[in-house]
Amino acid sequence: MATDLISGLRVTGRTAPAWVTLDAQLGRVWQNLHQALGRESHWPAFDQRVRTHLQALRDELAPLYGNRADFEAFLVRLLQTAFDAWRDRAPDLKALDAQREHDPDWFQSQRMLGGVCYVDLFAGNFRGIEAQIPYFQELGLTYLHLMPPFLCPEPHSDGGYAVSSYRATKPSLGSIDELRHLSEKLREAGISLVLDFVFNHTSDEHDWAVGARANDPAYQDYFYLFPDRTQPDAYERTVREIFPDEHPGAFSQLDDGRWVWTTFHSYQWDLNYSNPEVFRAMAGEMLFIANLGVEFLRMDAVAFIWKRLGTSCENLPEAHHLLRAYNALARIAAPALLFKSEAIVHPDDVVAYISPAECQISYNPLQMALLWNTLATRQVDMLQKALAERHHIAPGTAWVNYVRSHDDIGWTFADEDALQLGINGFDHRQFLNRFYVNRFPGSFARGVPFQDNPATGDCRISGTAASLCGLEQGDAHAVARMLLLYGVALSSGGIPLIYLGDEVGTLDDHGYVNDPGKAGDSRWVHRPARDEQRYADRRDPSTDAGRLHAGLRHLIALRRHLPALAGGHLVPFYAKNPSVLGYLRDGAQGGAGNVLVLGNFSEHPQTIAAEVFSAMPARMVDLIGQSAFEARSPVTLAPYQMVWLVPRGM
Ligand code: OTU
Repeated sequence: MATDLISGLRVTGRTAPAWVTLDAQLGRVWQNLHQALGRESHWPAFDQRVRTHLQALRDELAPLYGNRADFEAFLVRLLQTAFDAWRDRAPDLKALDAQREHDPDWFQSQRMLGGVCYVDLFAGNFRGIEAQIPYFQELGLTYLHLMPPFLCPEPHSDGGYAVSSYRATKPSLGSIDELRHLSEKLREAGISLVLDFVFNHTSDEHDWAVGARANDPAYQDYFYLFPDRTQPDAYERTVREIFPDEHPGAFSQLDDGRWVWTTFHSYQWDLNYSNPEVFRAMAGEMLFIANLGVEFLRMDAVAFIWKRLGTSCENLPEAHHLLRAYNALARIAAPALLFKSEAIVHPDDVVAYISPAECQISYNPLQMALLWNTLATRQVDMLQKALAERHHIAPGTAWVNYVRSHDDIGWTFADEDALQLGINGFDHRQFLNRFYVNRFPGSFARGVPFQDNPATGDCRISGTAASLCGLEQGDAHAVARMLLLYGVALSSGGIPLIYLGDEVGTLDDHGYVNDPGKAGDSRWVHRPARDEQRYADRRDPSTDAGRLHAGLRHLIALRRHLPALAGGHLVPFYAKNPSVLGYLRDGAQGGAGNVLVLGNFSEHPQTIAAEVFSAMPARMVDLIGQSAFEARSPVTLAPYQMVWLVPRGM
C-alpha cells in the first residue's frame, strides 16, 4: 500500500524535517522537486500524487540504478519529465483520471468488449476509423486497439512495431492531431483507445538510433552496440532466436562492422534500459502517448526489456521493476492510464506481469492456444486444467481473452501441465503445427507456418480464425467452431477481444507475398484488408458472414445483461465427457446469479450424464438457444454447441 510520507507537514519551501528523518533520500528528491516546481500552478495536484507514489517509484528504480552516484538527480529529472506531461494533460483527461480513480474496477464490467485492427487495412486512415464508430457501437465495442500508427520505416516496419518517432504518426494515416481528435471521438462514444508502447526497441531510423550509428556520444548507450562478436557470442549462448527467418541469433551487424542487439528484425534495435537516461526518455514518450487520450497501453514484448549475461534475457526480475516504475509514473502523471501486458511466454511467466501495480490487464495466451488445441484434439482436458489451475489472477486485474491476434499462434502451454495428462509437449506441438498447416489427415484448418525452425523444432501458426476453423475449405462446422471459440472468450471472464474481421469470417489473404514490406512474414496472411463483401453480407442470414455475425452479436447482447459474467471468477465444471468443456460463472463478487457454460468441442453429438448435474437446479434454460434444459436426464449437445444455462425463471 502506498503511503503519503509528506502529509502532516506544512511546507514553507525551506524545510520538511519530520519527513526527511523518515526517508532522507525521498526527502531530498522531493525538496529539489518542490524547489524547481513549487510555484507552478499545476504543482499542487501533481504534488499530491508524488506524495502517494514517490516511494514506489524509487523502490522500483533503486534495484536498477540505485548504486549510481547520480541516482537522486536522475529521480528529480524523471519527475520533472512527468511534471511536464502532467502540465500538458488536457482537462478532459484529468476529469477522466478522477473518474477512473474513483472506480478502479470499471474494466471488470460484463459490458467491456474489445476490438483490434490496423488503421490502414480496416478503414484507410484515422478519419476512416472515425467513420466506423457507428459500426463499433453496433458491435458493442468499449475498447479499440489500433495497431501502432506511429512513424516507421518503409517498407519494412513490422506492421508499425518499428517506431521511428513516438510523437509523429505515419503520414498516410493522418496527423498526430487527427489521432488525438479520434481518441476524443472514441471516448465520446464510450470506447477506450488502446495503443501500443513499443518500448523494447525503436526502429533503426529513430533519431536515437541515427545518433548512435553516427557515434554521437549522447546516444552510444541508448542501444546495445558492440565493436565485435565477443559479447554477442557470449549472450547468444543462452538467448533464444525469435525471428530466425529474418536473421539468426539476437544481433545484427552494422555497415561499420559493429553489432547491435536486435531481438526481432534487424531494423528493430533493442533499447538499453541499463542506461537510466533511456528509462527517462521513454517515460516522456509514454506520457506523451497517454496524453493522446490512450486508456490502455499495450506494453509490447515485456519479456525482453532487460538483459543479463548468462541468462535467457527474458522475464528477468528487472523487467518487472521497470514496468512497476512506469506504472508508478502513470499513477503520478496520467492516472487513467492502465497497462496491458503482452507476454507470450510460459504461463508462470505470463502471470508474473499481472498485478495492480504492474500490468492491470494481460493477454491470455494460454487460453487462446488451448482453445485451438481443443479444436484440434476434440479433448478438453488441457483447457479444463488451465481454467482450474491457471485462470485466477489478482483482484483488480483482468485477462484479455482472445481467439486470434495480429500475431502467430505459439503453443505456450506448460509442458509440465501436459505431462500430468500424459501428453509430451514437444510431440504435441509437432502435431498441432501439422494439424493447423493442414499436413494432418482430416484437418479442417488452412494455416501457414511462421518461423519454422528445423534446428529447434519450433514453429508457430499463422492464419485467420475463419481459415483455421475450416471456413476456407467450406467445412460445414466452421461457423459453429468460431462461435464456440468466441463464446468461451465472451463467457470466461475478463475483457473479450475481437480481431476485427473475425466477426464476419474474413479468410486468409495470400496476396501479402507480392508486397516487399510483408513478403517474408507469414503473419500477414491473417492481416487482410477489410473485406467489404463480407461486411455487406453480415445482415444476410444465408451467408457465412451473416450467420457468424448474428451468432456473435447474440452472444454479446446476452453477455451485456449477465452480471454473472463480470470480473474473472470461474469455477470449473467437469462434464465427465472428454469433449465437453464446462465452467460456472458467478460474477465479480460472486452471488450475482450463476451461469453454467458448456461447450461441445467435437463434430459429434456429446452426451452428458444426468448425475453430473446433481447439485444444479433441475430446470434450467439455455440463453443462447432460448430453450428449456432438463437436467434430471442425460443431456446431449449438438456438434460444437455451446449453452449458457441459468435456472429457469431468471
Ligand atoms: C510483439 O510480439 C508484437 O505483437 C509483434 O507484432 C511484433 O512483431 C514484436 O513484438 C516486435 O515488436 O514475437 O511473434 O512475448 O511473442 O513479444 C510475436 C514474446 C512476437 C513475443 C512477442 C512478439
